[in-house]
Amino acid sequence: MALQTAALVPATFSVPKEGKCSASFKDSTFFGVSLSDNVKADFSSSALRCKREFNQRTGAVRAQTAATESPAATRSATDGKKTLRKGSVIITGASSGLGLATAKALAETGKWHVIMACRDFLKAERAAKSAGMSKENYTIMHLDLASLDSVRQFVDSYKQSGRPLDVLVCNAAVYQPTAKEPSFTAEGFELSVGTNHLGHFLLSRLLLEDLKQSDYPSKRLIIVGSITGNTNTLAGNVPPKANLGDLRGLAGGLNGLNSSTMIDGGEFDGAKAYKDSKVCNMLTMQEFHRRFHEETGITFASLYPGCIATTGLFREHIPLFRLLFPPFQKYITKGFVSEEEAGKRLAQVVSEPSLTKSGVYWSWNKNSASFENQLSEEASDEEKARKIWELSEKLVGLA
Ligand code: NDP
Ligand code: PMR
Repeated sequence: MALQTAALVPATFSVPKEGKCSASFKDSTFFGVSLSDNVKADFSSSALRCKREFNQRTGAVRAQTAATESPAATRSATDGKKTLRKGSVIITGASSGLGLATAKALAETGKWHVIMACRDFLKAERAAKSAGMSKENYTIMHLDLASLDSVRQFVDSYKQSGRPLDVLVCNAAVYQPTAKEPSFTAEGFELSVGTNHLGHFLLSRLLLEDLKQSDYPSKRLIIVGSITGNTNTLAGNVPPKANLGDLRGLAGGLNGLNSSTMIDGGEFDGAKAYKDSKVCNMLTMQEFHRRFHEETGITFASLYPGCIATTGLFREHIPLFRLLFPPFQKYITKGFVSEEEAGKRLAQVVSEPSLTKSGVYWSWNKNSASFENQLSEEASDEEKARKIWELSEKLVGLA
């Protein structure tokens, strides 16, 4: 039976005819769409994927067994049993939402030391405490991704700490759906792409060598993506749609002076800038995979953790949206996941031996089983990924 969004749409929302996606969500208009097709599109090949995943899983478990011979595992002098040292994982934006839930899930296992890379130290400390994380399982370090100096300082401090780096999770993000005017990072890049993409791009590039040096059985670089950047889904077709165009705005530095603030060179649109930044995140992960997986053995991955409709990501949206979005996702799209569940999903991508395949964009089906998802045409465009890599290198001062 097709579920209609109209069922939950309040009188103040206009509901254009089915299939027409012309409404602007800057104005917080919802539109009526039959969701049955989307559910099919998202999960139709899940049985096939499950089978493929099982095959990979068995292979990956074998690889993991062999890899425990690595120096990260030491034999106990008393009982001769092998123990793996604690893994070190950096999570950006771990002061709330998905980042915090992932930090908690990993810390609770006792197998991970979580470096919470956050722009607000006190907020992070309070968040860790209220999540019940015990002190020996985490360290908070200052990182403001909207400043490339801060990124460089963070990397220097991390290197000086002498800690190994086994997994890096690029999770932090800003979303400005109601902004009428653009805002900018310290270096003058439009804030969403500057923070979500360029800040993480520099961070990952500067820490790649440390990941490469890790003797942990499985080292990983994870960049959080999203369904809304993928136009092969219903969610990705809600206007404004992600579209990087010919990258002319990115080439011009996204500063609004001698170039547009938008990657495609268009008018500023905060919601689109966020979705564009997520496409950059997913393309960057794949470009890392092509350039470095074979040489370094690092697993590069991205994911869509589900719709975590209660997080701080929507803090700048209008109050009515924040009120209706969770029930809309829970009861209409059924795409809702709790922060706790989403945290467990990302924690799997960090640590599960079955998820070592590189270059993959993970998603979860309604039974919460992971599968390799398809990216949209643009989010898997190799040529665009290479160009974004090269332009981003210039913008962050690496080339
Ligand atoms: P939250 O707003 O709860 O978390 C975002 C985190 O990023 C916060 O900790 C925030 O810090 C941090 N952050 C923002 N700007 C900076 C900065 N300049 N420097 C350092 N940290 C910064 O949102 P979510 O947990 O929902 O988002 C986490 C990730 O999940 C994002 O990548 C998002 O795109 C992705 N995602 C979310 C979905 C959802 O439905 N919520 C769906 C799909 C993907 P502070 O606490 O100080 O504000
Ligand atoms: Mg979307 C299965 C359908 C589905 C899913 C999984 C999402 C996820 N959304 C779906 C459908 C719809 N959404 C439909 C039919 C509408 C029109 C009523 C709709 C609207 C909508 C808005 C206005 N959705 C949104 C917004 C936001 O402002 C969120 C956004 O785009 O943030 C960038 C959002 C989201 N919907 C999602 C997810 C996961 C989001 C959060 C976005 C993200 O982090 O990428």
